[in-house]
This record gives sequence, structure tokens and C-alpha cells, in this order.
Amino acid sequence: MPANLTPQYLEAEANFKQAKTIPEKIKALEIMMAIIPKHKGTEKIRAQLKSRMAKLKEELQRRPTIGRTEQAYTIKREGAAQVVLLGLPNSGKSSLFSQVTHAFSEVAEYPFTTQKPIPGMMKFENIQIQLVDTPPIQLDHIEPGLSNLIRNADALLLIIDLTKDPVFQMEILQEELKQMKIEVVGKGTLPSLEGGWGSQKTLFLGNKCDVSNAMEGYRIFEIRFKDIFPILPISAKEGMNCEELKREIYQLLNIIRVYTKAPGGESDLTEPVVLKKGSTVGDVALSIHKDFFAKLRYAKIWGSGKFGGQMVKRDHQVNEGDVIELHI
Ligand SMILES: Nc1nc2c(ncn2[C@@H]2O[C@H](COP(=O)(O)OP(=O)(O)O)[C@@H](O)[C@H]2O)c(=O)[nH]1
Ligand SMILES: [Mg+2]
Repeated sequence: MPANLTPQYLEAEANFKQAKTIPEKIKALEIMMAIIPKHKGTEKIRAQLKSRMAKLKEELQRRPTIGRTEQAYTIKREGAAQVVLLGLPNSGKSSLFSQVTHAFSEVAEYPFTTQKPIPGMMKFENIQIQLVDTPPIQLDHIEPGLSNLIRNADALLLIIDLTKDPVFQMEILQEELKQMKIEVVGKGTLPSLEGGWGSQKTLFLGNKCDVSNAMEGYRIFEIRFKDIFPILPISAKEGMNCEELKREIYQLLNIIRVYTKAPGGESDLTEPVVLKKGSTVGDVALSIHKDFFAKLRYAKIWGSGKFGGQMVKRDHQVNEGDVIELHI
């Protein structure tokens, strides 16, 4: 008996093949198991999926435990995205972190106050973005967990102290990132890299612009780097440009917010669904529940549709601000 697999199933299977980590694979497999047509013709495949799932779960349990410092560098992602702050000692990372989140990170005039990464939530309009303050980097010693922390994040903020030779600081940071095999990308798309290299979307922050000579440093820095990176002058201490900063971070993340509503109901504009740019109606359903994704027949969309309430299929792309009514 033929299996007659649906295009949705094949898509889920493709996602499974692309999944890199075990948790990602488990998630993709769960979706395949939920949406595979349940009839005689798929019995064998369903059994295979089941045993594959069992193996993955076993593997997850067996994974080697990581060292204590690396564990300190593993920060559980919360909110819409995770953004890591990086900079030389005394550049103002902890000051900025304390200014824009409600978390506490010690600020002091002496370097190396921050000993391990600290997460905190930053509110931007109706979403929360997680910021991670890091210990300052030292050229002669790189914490093994730091490279992974940066790679696994959604974006990177590099902070420069504008009052102290910003171009030189930038060179040190670049050297440091090179040692960690991380290519920072400002404008343009992330390249696919080989040989253990990773890349990260990056915004440059010129800090301490409240100090009188800082804007001179900023101009020199800007001339050199503005074509390659988005750069923003800020004062972490005085809170200057912090709202602008939040908006720039949001832009950098390449995410959109859409809103769902029940048929006949109202949408709750305080509760966005956050998705990658380019996501579809199917992704909206999946973000709610995999069964929703499996059973989805069509959606009605307000915003980017040709007219309000237009009926669309699951592969219809959604845009920032769209309101979506899912029909199963
Ligand atoms: N004038 C000024 N001083 C700042 C600013 N941000 C941080 N500082 C000072 O720079 C020093 C180091 O700040 P901190 O946030 O601990 O830097 P970190 O080592 O990068 O975390 C402290 O004395 C802060 O008060 C700023 O925007 N303006
Ligand atoms: Mg600090």
C-alpha cells in the first residue's frame, strides 16, 4: 500500500534533515509524527519514526556533561531573542545592561568586575529581548564557553569606549573574535562558513558619548567602519539613545511580530507571535502547537493580504503587524 505522504510531511522531513542539534531533531521529528497520515500504508514509516525518536532521546541523556565554566556560559534563551554584549574591560557593558534591563550587573571603575555571563530582559514595545552581559574579554585567555555563547545567540552588540582610541579597541575585538573563529557581519546577510567558523549579526555601539571628547572619537570610528557595520553612539550612563538602540536591535534580529485571533474574536495586540522574517501562515500555526499545524486548513489575514480578511493558504508569507485567524 502506498504511503501517500503529504507535501507538509515532506517539508517536515526536510526540516528534520536540516536540524543540527539533538533537541532540534527531536522537535522536527515530533512534527513529522504528528502530521504523518495515519493509515496502513504508513505503518512501517511510523514505526521507524518511533524508534528514531527513542534513539534520539537516549542520545540526549547520554551526552557528556560539560565543565563548570562552560556551564556558566550556557544561558537559557528567554523572550523573543538572545543578544550578547561584548567589549573590552570598562567599555560600559554592565552600565548599559543595567540601564536597559531590570537585572543587576555590577558596575565599577576597576576592570573585570563581571565574572560570568548574566542574563536580563529588555522590554521593547510589546516584546522582551534577552540581553547577556559578559565578563570582559582578555586576549591571552578566552573562556571556552564564550565562543558558543556568541554563536548561539541571535545577535551581538560590540561596545567601544569612545573616549579611549576606538579604532584600536575595534582591532583588539576583531582579533579576539578571530581567535574564537567568529566572523561578525554588520550589513548584508550571514555567510555560510566552513572550517569551524561561525558568523553573527552585529551592531556597534560607541559608548560614553556624554563625555566631551567622545564625539571626536566617534567620528573617526564612523569614517572607518560605517559602510560595514551599523554604528550607534550611546551613553549607557545617561541613557542617551537607548530607545534608538532597542529599535536597532529589533531591526538587526530580522524578526517580525504577528497577532492571532479566534474566528469572530478580537486580536490581542499585547501578545505578539514572534517569527523569523519570511515566515508563513504554517509557521504561525506551528508556533502555537504542532497539532494546529497538522490540522490547519486555511487562514484569514488582515494586513499584508490584498484586502482585510483575505483567505490564504499555509504557505502564504506573513508580515510585521499582520493579524491572522487560523482555521482548522
Ligand atoms: N561617562 C560615562 N561613563 C560610563 C558610561 N558607561 C560606563 N561608564 C563608566 O565606565 C566604567 C566601567 O563601566 P562598566 O559598566 O562596569 O564597564 P564593563 O567593564 O564593560 O562592564 C564605570 O566607571 C562606569 O561608570 C557612559 O556612558 N558615560
Ligand atoms: Mg562588567
